[in-house]
Amino acid sequence: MTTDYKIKDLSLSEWGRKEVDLAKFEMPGLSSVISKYNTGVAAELPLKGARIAGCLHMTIQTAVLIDALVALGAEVRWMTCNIYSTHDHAAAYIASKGIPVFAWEGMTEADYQQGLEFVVNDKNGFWPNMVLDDGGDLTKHLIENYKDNLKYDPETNTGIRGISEETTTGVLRLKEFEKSGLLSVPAINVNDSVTKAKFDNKYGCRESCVDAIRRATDIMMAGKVAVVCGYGDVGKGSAASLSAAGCRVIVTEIDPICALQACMDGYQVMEVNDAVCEGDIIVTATGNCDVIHPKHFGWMKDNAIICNIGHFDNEICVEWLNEKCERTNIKPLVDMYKVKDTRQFGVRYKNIILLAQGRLVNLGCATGHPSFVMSCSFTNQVLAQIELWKNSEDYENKVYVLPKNLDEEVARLHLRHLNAELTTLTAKQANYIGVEIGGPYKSDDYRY
Ligand code: NAD
Ligand code: RBV
Repeated sequence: MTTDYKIKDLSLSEWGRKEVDLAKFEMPGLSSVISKYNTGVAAELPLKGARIAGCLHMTIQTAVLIDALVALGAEVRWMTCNIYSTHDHAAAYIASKGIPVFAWEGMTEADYQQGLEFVVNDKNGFWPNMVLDDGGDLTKHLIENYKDNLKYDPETNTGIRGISEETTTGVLRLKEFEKSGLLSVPAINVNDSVTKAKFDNKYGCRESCVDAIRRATDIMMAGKVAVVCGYGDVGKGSAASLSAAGCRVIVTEIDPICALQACMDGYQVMEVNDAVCEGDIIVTATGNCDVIHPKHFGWMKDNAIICNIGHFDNEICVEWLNEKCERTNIKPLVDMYKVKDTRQFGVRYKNIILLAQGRLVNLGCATGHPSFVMSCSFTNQVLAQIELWKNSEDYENKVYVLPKNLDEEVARLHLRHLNAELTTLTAKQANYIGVEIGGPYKSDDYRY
């Protein structure tokens, strides 16, 4: 077995294996892709020769993804993309299979930087020829430090053939690299497959947002006022999660279309400076910085709970809380801060409760999205890796999405698990709406 890993405790691997087996049952997309492409002939495996450097939350669901990549012929080196999101038993399971992995819950920022080197270099030097990223930290690390190793050279068979990116914020960064001419590798934006953003970001957060707040605080949700900043896919799922738990939801938005959607869905839309004064629970879901600003803390209710479900920890100005306010740790990833009440005359203090230090709350305080929805996301990831590995030369150094027929295929692979039966078009009907009987059924700009 490899000793090429850094994890918390290898003895957790058996527990990890049992949970991975449970999760596999709920991840039919990944099992189907393995059955389709793994015919039992090693030479024919679609990822044979691929050396994938992965930077994505090292959870049980990700362990199933890694198993799938390996079953399809890839070699893998893995690290988590967040210092608080690792399931230590999942990391142990991966290490026990001889796969190099760098992930433990509660690592430091300095450890994280080491992880970026761990996945890029093995003992022989520069290692990957494919990248699977979540949030773009690994891509950025490669562009900033290994510019000359990136461009693929078919003659020497060196360099990176493709990057697939999991999340909204990572895609934003990829597009910036593309715009500034720094992207020297073709990339697939997995996030904007419909079966990713409209499922993981929305229905995933609908399950995991309240799960995290409950596990962290045990607070009674019903009757509380919850503020959701940002009404994109993640905000929609988070608002639905809080509303279903009995909260009265207020939304803040900068985009009039999303603000109007929130109104139509029955939520009150308020300016952020007003909303923060009303919330018992405040959740940021914008992918933007400085959404909850230092001045807001002094206006909040006593014992207000604040957390972030967006990718990076810059949505809430956590640094200010840590620098300026007395902090009491209640339990791991639940901290109480004594904040001066700037709405009162005289000096009065109140408490603010911050979850997961402002990092992804559903992965820090709970276990992230459930397996089924991650199966949709990760099936897209596997298809993107296969496409880029096999056909890299057909792509320019730009950011692409998977074609709609594959997106529809990912959905199709998940229907049977839910006992859903599709209706088949007749030839006359297909002709009438101008599609093929087997799809695609919508134009590329259909919005779902
Ligand atoms: P999105 O672009 O669909 O939505 C973000 C919304 O925030 C937009 O509607 C935008 O108008 C709004 N917004 C931007 N700045 C704002 C501000 N200052 N105040 C109020 N609203 C503002 O993006 P998304 O797919 O919903 O993703 C949001 C974040 O969540 C990203 O960082 C993404 O990477 C991350 N994400 C997290 C998870 C998770 O499991 N925690 C899952 C998927 C995505
Ligand atoms: N996410 N992964 C999990 N259980 O492994 N849960 C959420 C899990 C991903 C999700 O796809 C999102 O885009 C990304 O985390 C943000 O980092």
